[in-house]
Amino acid sequence: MKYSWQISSAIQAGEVDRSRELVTRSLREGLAPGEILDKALMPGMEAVGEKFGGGEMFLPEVMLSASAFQAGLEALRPWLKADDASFRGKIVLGTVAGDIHDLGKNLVAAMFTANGFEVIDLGVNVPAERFVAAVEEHRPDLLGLSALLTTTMSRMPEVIRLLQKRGLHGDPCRVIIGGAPVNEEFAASIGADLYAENAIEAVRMVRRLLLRRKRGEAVAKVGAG
Ligand code: B1M
Repeated sequence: MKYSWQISSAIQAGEVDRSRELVTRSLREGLAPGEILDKALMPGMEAVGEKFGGGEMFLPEVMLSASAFQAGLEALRPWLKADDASFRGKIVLGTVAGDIHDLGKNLVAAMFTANGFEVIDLGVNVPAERFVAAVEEHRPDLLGLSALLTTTMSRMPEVIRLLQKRGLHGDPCRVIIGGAPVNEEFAASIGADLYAENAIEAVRMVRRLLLRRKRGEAVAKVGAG
């Protein structure tokens, strides 16, 4: 894809303005937003992850790269068109307590917004109590939890337990989780309803769940399709 290498390099170099400009230019030249995301922004951030993991990049540089990724995502956001914007749902979303990673969560929020959902984004480092208070206040169809650290994924069951304790888990409020350290097995073990590997998958799964509910069909748990 044209510009994929340049966008990916801008992210790795932490060049915020360049990342925004290149994404905007790509869009103007007619490149598909999904392609820009998959072939330029995501590979850029994946390379950052590898370099960080391998000791080639350090925290301040990674933070700049994160800002460059976010700038590209913001430029992309208005172009992320809905397949079927008439389909509505509401999701409360956030990154769990102790965790400040938000790029994946922001991407998930952008995808849900683009697909006609009302998104209440609680931000990062969100304690269980705040998630549950937001569910009480907004009465969403879904609660979305994101975690990027093995040390913070254990905050997810805490949120679900509190939700259950208050009688808020089930219909209408189902729980979807995601983030690099979690998987389907973990989701099932903590009583989450859905696990999604990425933002597009998250929207797809939630739409399927809400359509089933609308038709009055039984809603299967994680892994049951
Ligand atoms: Co941190 N970090 N980081 N980091 N960071 C990781 C996660 C790490 C794997 C890097 C490494 O060591 N290789 C490692 C975790 C190790 C572990 O726990 N196993 C790590 C560490 C250790 C840390 C610190 C502890 C470092 C330190 O201080 N010594 C620290 C922790 C701070 C804290 O949270 N308390 C820290 C800090 C940071 C920065 C602030 C510098 C920055 C975050 C900036 C920001 O988010 N605004 C940062 C970054 C950028 C990363 C890496 C490099 C990239 C993560 C990312 O944004 N990816 C990451 C390495 C890696 O992942 N390979 C790393 C891009 C993003 C689009 O993908 O978030 O995976 P991702 O989201 C995906 C899916 O996971 C999914 O959809 C998205 C794609 O569509 N998804 C969901 C995510 N949430 C979902 C929710 C859903 C559904 C799907 O439904 C609700």
